[in-house]
Amino acid sequence: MLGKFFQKPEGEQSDRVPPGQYLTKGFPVLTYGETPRISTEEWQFRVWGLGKPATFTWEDFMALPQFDFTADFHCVTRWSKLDVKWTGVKVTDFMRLIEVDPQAVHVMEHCYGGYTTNISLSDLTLEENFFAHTLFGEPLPAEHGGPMRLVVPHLYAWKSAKWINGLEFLDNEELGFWERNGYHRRGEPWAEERYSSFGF
Ligand SMILES: Nc1nc2c(c(=O)[nH]1)N[C@H]1C(S)=C(S)[C@@H](COP(=O)(O)O)O[C@H]1N2
Ligand SMILES: [Mo]
Repeated sequence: MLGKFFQKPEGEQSDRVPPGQYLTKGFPVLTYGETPRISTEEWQFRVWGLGKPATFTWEDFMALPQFDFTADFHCVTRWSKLDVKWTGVKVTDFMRLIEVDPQAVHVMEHCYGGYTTNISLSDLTLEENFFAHTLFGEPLPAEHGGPMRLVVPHLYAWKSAKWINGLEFLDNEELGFWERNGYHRRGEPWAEERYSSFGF
């Protein structure tokens, strides 16, 4: 696994790389299934479940404040990429547009193509989480989740849903695609929450 593309972290970088992870300079693509091709014109984002149902367009997202942000990216398959540069909309700004019931404590992220991943409302609504549409100054390529993906830097990257198109608010924890297939419910990389203790 180590070699030209994967390096053991050294020096100050090692403080930023969670246990069991290796650094990559490239940006591998990790997708289960086909890559959806969605134009910004047809792109829609829905919220439903415990809250007021609503639908948003690309223009609605572009009307929100836009930020550049830099975040480290940790895949559970053991590669990490430091200092990924994105542009997008803060999840916290988006949340101000919607009405969520007080009983909602969990969320299912939904995507074009059918991928799902679960996250707690408190893990989702951090200032550092973004809906990202730009990667290193270029429109987010389809294979990396364009036109829009979620970026949740403090959890393993399978929580950063590509081609995201909806949030479903829940009063109990349901499991998303990888979580039903043995991945950890939360996926915190510093605690190495890789797999659930049952199943595998
Ligand atoms: N819709 C969707 N989102 C997804 C995935 C996927 O297969 N489908 N893979 C996840 C996993 S396991 C990782 S590591 C990251 C990879 O993002 P990248 O392909 O941009 O590197 O996307 C996550 N988001
Ligand atoms: Mo991953």
